[in-house]
Amino acid sequence: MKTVITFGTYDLLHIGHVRILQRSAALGDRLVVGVSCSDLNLSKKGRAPVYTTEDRMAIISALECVDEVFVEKSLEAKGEYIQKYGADVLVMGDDWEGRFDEFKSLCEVVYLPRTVGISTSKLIADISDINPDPESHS
Ligand code: C2G
Repeated sequence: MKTVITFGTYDLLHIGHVRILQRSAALGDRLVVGVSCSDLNLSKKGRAPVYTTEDRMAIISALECVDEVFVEKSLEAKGEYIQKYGADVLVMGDDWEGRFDEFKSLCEVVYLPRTVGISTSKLIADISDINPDPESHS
């Protein structure tokens, strides 16, 4: 049984998120996903996610390729999570290339290419362009 672990916020789930989770799952037999809690995202990206931690976890755990989810409370705790969930492979998008190489002593570390042209920030900007007046719900 080869366990793969990956991490992310997965706010406003989009095709880039789904693709990296499917590609991660294909590297092993079991995919465990650490979903960054809203406070972590606030400190990481300077903005709170649109969806709550609970809703993001429910959405990720509903995906066919995902076997287990947990709350990622700290970026620095990856080593503990790798050991707790018995991960053989840590997968991250290549926007994190090199950042988690220290965990190569615990498991294989793989950086997969991001899907080009989509991101949660771009979605938020695009939606704001469609409806620049947040008071208007028509
Ligand atoms: N991703 C992707 N293609 C995109 C956008 C995102 O492949 N167009 C990948 C990212 O590289 C990441 C995952 O989807 O591996 C989740 O992305 P985010 O929700 O932006 O999360 P991130 O900030 O990368 O969180 O502990 C590390 C962090 O929690 C990772």
